[in-house]
Amino acid sequence: MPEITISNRKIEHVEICLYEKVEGYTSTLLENVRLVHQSLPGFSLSDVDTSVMFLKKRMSAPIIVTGMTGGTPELGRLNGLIAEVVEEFGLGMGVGSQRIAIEKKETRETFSIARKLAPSAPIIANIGAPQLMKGYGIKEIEEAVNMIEADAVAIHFNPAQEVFQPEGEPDYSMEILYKLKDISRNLGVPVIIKETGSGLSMEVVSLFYSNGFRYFDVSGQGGTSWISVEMFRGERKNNWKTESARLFSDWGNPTAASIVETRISAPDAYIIGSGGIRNGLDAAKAIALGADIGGFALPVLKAVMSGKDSLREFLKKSIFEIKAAMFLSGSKTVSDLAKAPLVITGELKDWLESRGISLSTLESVRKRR
Ligand code: FMN
Repeated sequence: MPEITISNRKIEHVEICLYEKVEGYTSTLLENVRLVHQSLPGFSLSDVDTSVMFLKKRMSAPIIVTGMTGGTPELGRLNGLIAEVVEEFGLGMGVGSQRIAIEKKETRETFSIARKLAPSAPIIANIGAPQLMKGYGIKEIEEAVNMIEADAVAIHFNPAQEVFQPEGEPDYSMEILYKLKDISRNLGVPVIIKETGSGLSMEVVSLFYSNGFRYFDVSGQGGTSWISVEMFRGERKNNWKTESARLFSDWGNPTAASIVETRISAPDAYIIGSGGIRNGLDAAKAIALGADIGGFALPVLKAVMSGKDSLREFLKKSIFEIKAAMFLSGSKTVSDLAKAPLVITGELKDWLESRGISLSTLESVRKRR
């Protein structure tokens, strides 16, 4: 078996995400959310203001590209293309895990290109939580932040992926929380607690919130499934975990539920609603449910593979859709959208009920935003 290095695993991940069916096994449950239509919005479409503040910077719309790539020349090129368009549109972005750049200094440019080409955008560094169990501390996190002059660092949690990864060694002990608490006290930028497609829960968010954390990226279920990505890798390698990965392909907390659970547990936190956000209407619903902004990963990767124009088209359309949803729900600003009347039905309603979250509790939390 050829040696598995971080960079060839990353290339394999990107390739599987692009060419295999890594989503669609489950839903975000955003289809159970309806913004109530308003026949008299009270202003014109051109009055709608989609701008938001994120990490002390103003963005033209409540959208970021969440972390995906870097580490090889081709993947660095993708970071560069995304950064150029993000800067042009006044949005924000994260880079993929920078572990490789901590270990191999010569790959740093494949990440720093993001800051170089998006000088005014909020940029988010990225390191996996498991690295904290393997000796990473403030030094490595600072290195990741400084490498790209980041405005924040996302610490990603991927226990579901690690379990089914053929070579995975999941170690998620509480030491991660203690170490992160220490790191966040001494780091000059915020730490974002980020999932990777299986969704944050009330229990985890409450734990981090009570320890002082105020930034969360829910990355819920319903979009890219990392269990499925590892299932495809396992299939190629004839690995014994493949069937089990298939069994778990619908594991996780759907994005809509995860956003509500996060908002209920962290009323004044900054929340990125991501995982299966595929258009502007999804992003608008995510915000109405409790997110501050929406995050896209796979759709951006797919678009940018066809070039910058294709990414421009995708983002232009998505921003228009957010604007349309805001206008038609009578929301002039993104804060209005956060409080706009909405209806929750079906499985999402059942989920919230069985988690002890009443719609009236959710409504009162939404009103206070
Ligand atoms: N998340 C991380 O935190 N670090 C990573 O290095 C990372 N790499 C990714 C690579 C690819 C090709 C994709 C598609 C996603 C990656 N993610 C990573 C996860 C995304 O940031 C996001 O949380 C997840 O894919 C759900 O969003 P989506 O449904 O819009 O793809």
